[in-house]
Amino acid sequence: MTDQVHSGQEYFEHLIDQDSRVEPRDWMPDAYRKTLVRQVSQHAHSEIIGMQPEANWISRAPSLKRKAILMAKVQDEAGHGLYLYSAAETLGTPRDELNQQLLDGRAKYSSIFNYPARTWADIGAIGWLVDGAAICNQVPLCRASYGPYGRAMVRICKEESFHQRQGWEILYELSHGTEAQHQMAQDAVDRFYGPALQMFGPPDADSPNSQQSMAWKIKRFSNDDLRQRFVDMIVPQAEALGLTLPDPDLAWNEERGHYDYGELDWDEFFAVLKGQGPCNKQRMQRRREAHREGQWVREAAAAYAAKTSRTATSALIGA
Ligand code: FAQ
Repeated sequence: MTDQVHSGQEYFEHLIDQDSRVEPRDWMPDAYRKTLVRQVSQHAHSEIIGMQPEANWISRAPSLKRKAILMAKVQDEAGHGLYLYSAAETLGTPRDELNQQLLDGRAKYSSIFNYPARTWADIGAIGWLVDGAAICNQVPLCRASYGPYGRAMVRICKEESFHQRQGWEILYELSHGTEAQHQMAQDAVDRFYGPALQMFGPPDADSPNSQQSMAWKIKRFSNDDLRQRFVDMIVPQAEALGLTLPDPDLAWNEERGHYDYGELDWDEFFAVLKGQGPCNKQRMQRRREAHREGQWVREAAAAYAAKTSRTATSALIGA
């Protein structure tokens, strides 16, 4: 810190300018704190709700090996949710409160998890497209200006790469299997392609938070830039899979050095955000049930923590 940097505000700006990290005890503008709590908790909720479509297939996975892999993946998502709630808590909002916002329907989670996983191929499409989009969006977040968020993202991204590979492998096998299996893989990609592209958020012109989040170096790229990066990445991958992406406007644009792609259905996206997607009600109902069913576990954990802390205190004071 230089001599000229006096106030918290100046120090905060200095950290952002220097591409350094803001840490929990540093002064930060209220709006910076608020936007981080919003984004990080939405991200945590997405990981937790995102367990549902896949968990639904654990008992129906086609082999023991596939079942074990899927269970590990779903457990990873739970872990990601927990790191992210911990990162959000460092900003001063307790996890109980964040959880309550989700249960009350006040908090958003990613639109993609409001679509059903109808077939085993959907598990492949979720891994390849949904985890693929998540990685594309989250690798730049490893450099987010808020330390605990950026550090949580490093580990999450490593695990997401494994998730994407498992999805790719499921789709590859199906695509090169029987005609019916190939069709199942194509159908899954047809249904998940558009919603996966919408995970990056609304178009830049309709993204109220992007500009400020980029100025604060929370987000490093705009929604449309990341979406473009994802499209450029998956077109050759789809060819290698032997599957087609359901967009007649997809074409290489020599001048831009990118693939052009067709307009997405933004009316559908905003309807899903308002709770009108195919599975919004079901996802929230299941989350509320799971919360109720977990009540005794939370009570037991709290009682155990109180008991061990009493024992530790007695040992300290020699009682
Ligand atoms: N769904 O101004 P912007 C995963 C909301 S990956 C729902 O552009 P921002 C891994 C947005 O919150 C999925 N809501 O907002 C996994 C804002 O709401 P407001 C989670 C969306 O924040 C894989 C409003 O619209 N990943 O879970 C969506 O600058 C497989 C205006 O939008 C993350 O959360 C959407 N798709 O940019 C798990 C990544 N898009 O202001 C299980 C971190 C936008 O009313 C299985 N988050 N909204 O509160 C981000 O990078 C950003 O928050 C964006 C949105 C890019 C999602």
